[in-house]
Amino acid sequence: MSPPGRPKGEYRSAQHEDTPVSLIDVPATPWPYPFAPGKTALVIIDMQRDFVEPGGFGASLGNDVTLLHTAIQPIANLLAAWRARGWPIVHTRESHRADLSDCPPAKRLRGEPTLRIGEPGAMGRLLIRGEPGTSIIPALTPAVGELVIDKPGKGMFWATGLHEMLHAQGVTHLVFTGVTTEVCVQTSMREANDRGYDCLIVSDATESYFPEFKAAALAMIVAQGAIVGWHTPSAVLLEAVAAPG
Ligand code: TIU
Repeated sequence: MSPPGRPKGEYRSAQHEDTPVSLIDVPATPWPYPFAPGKTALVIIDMQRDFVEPGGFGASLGNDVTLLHTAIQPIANLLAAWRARGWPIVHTRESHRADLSDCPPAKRLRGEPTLRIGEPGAMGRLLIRGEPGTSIIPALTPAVGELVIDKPGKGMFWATGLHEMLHAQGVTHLVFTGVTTEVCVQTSMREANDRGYDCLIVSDATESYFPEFKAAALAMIVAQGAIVGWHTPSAVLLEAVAAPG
């Protein structure tokens, strides 16, 4: 399937009109994704111990955290490719201030978790900045120069200043990875879409505690003519961007 009337070949950001780049067509669903080399940030959502390891926030909600582990190697492969090119990278962590002043009671009190946000668990206080549980897992540790965004919400733009940081770097396109697909990844991708970024989610570099929710999220993102964005597997993306560019 191809999009009606999409301009091909060159991209001019409204924010950086004097710096056109040649686009790479990445095979994707529902049609090729217009990848902008150097202007496309890799976004790694919440690959922190609290979601991926036992004893954290994800487990406190009753989830099997091992379901997320298949996304780790594909994300590591993408991270290596971005680092080799010097392209922009963003890591996020869902986290709150120690005094919980940025955690609405509606978020902390909802449901019946075994532990609530801010309570002490096996990796320190749940979702509190600086505690062991909020650190990114060792396989994906951020490097110097990469953005690390602490976000109090599910979405990565709420109360973070990230849009301004991306603008300052000339970023116009975002490639999404991380956990969980239908919660923090999808929320962040929708926020990004509304802010004018062209967004791709990498289907094997994101995971959910609920496989059926992951499948539904990917389907609704690309429906209605890529209403939120595109999806493709990491191997396809890596092969497409490996060409000199
Ligand atoms: N990072 C993220 O997705 N936060 C969540 O709370 N996800 C759940 O699936 N619970």
